[in-house]
Amino acid sequence: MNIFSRLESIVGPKNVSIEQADLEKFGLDRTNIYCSNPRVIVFPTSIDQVQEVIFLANELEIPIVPSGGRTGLSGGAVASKSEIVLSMNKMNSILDVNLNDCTVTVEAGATTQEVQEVATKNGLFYPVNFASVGSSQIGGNVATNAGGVNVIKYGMTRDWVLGITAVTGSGELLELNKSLIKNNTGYDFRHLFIGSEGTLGIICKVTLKLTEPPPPSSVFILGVSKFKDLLEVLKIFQSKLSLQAFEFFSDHALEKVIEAHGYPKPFETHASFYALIDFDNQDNTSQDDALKLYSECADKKLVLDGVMSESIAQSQNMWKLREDISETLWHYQPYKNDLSVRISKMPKFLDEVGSFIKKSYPNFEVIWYGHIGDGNLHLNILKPAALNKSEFKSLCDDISMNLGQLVESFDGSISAEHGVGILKKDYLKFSKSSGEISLMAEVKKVFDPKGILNPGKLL
Ligand code: 2HG
Ligand code: ZN
Repeated sequence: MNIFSRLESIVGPKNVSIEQADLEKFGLDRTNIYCSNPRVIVFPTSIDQVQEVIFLANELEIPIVPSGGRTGLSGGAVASKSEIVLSMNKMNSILDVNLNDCTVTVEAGATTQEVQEVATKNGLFYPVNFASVGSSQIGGNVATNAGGVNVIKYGMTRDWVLGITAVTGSGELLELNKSLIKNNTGYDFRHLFIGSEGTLGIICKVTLKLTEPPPPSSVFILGVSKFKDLLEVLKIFQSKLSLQAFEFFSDHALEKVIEAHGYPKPFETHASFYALIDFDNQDNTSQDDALKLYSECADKKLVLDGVMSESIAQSQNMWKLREDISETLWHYQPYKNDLSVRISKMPKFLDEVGSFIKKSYPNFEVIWYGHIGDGNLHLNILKPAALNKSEFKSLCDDISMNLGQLVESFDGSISAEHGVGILKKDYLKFSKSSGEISLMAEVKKVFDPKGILNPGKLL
């Protein structure tokens, strides 16, 4: 029996595909630089079936690429080497909402947005949020420890995972942490699986903590002439207000979004960088404080201009100027970097990266934006029309090597929230010692002795 028939006998004929359209679609994530070439796509509908598929892959020694919403930006879900893609699309049920424990338990294929919605419907809140929540799946969020725009207040996905049910690369079923809050019984493999990028096991089921919905918020956008002023502004706003987000973008980022969508400018004054501050505004009591803080910033010559939202609709429109950047930039076939350093080191780091690129690659257009509150800088380099895709990628790989060295000298990370996948693999050595990387490889062998799961990713 060939692999197709063997898979069919596990999951049923409707849940295996070798249709060309599926082979093209399911071998790719959001990175547009790799080729899709999986052998077959399988859509299990139960944990037992996941286990059976893993046993089969071990027997035939055929690699599996775990696949969620494929919104990743590092190639972690790319299948280009005749692998089996194991899609969680058909394991997407919301299994339980427990109002006493304030938890939701879902199959890994539920989207982030579905989790947010079920929380809201039950008077609760799931706070991990980013532009692609409509497509990204919880299993993928956990596997990549997804971040987003509210990390400054709520942390990353890791902070919300209470329990994981996963099948390891050797087919063993693990119930990690049993959704307990307190559980001091040695190694917590749950945390090993979070951020493991599909290299240790297939995450099948997740229990997430929920919280109280946040109070209504207001949004301030203000402009500064120097990046370092944003840090002073952050300190000043943080001193009096409870911040849900403190994001930034450059004038170039703003120009591109406005050009693509026709949104109005936040204000006429030109600024080199803009901060978007989202702050709790319970009973409309914080806007006066925000205005006072803004005046304090203006007195200190930190800000050039600013505007505060007066309605929910205005807040939403202001958010579009930040949240639409990533999507807008796809048009320019950008090379993405997702770097982090300690917040206090950000200005020097950004200056050094900026000067390096300007000096070595004067024709490259660089767009900065990201999450100031988390020390996370997104650097998108836009492809000049004169270069073809592969010439551009190879130059950008050289840049990443240089940036990696800079990141290392700043004790930073080559991937703050997008994960390592294939795109960042060569630069992992700048964030982790060779000892750590060897231990990671040893850990992988324990969970996946035959190297069936997502080989070539992360490590
Ligand atoms: C964001 O913060 C996302 O908008 C995407 O993490 C960043 O596309 C990017 O580089
Ligand atoms: Zn981001």
